[in-house]
Amino acid sequence: MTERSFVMVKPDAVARGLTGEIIGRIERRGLAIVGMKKAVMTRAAAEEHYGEHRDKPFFGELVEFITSGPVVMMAVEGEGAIGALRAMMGATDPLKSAPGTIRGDFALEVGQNVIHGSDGPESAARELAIHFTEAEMSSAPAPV
Ligand code: IDP
Ligand code: MG
Repeated sequence: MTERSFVMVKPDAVARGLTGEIIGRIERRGLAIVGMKKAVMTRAAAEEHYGEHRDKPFFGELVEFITSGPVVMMAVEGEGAIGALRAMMGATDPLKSAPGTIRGDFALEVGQNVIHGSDGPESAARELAIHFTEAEMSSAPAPV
């Protein structure tokens, strides 16, 4: 089934110059980037995006980190895209991520784990709606 996921190159990876490497892996897998932008996330968007973690002890640190510098946000489409991307990302804790995964190759700390990807169809729809308009994910020509 064709799916769409929300993927984000986190501030640590953008600062380390890993954006191209990560986008390249997504493209070479055969997935399509149907929307993309680089921006510093607003605090409001970050708190909404990570709303499920609001009561966790690391929530404040997580919001501080994700708004600390530019991120590259993508809408990524393809057959089984959500699961394919989660598998490519590796486990949340990079020390438990297999080599060959993005986190397993480029990260060591859970708080700076390089990439975000939606964990299911409902979170994908929710996260895409926070960060993109429908027009930003469309290949149709802009209205004149
Ligand atoms: P995921 O990014 O693999 O979906 P989640 O459990 O949804 O993992 O957690 C969201 C993000 O919160 C993680 O990617 C990680 O950066 C951060 N995080 C998770 N657990 C911890 C923790 O124990 N300490 C600090 N940051 C954490
Ligand atoms: Mg998650």
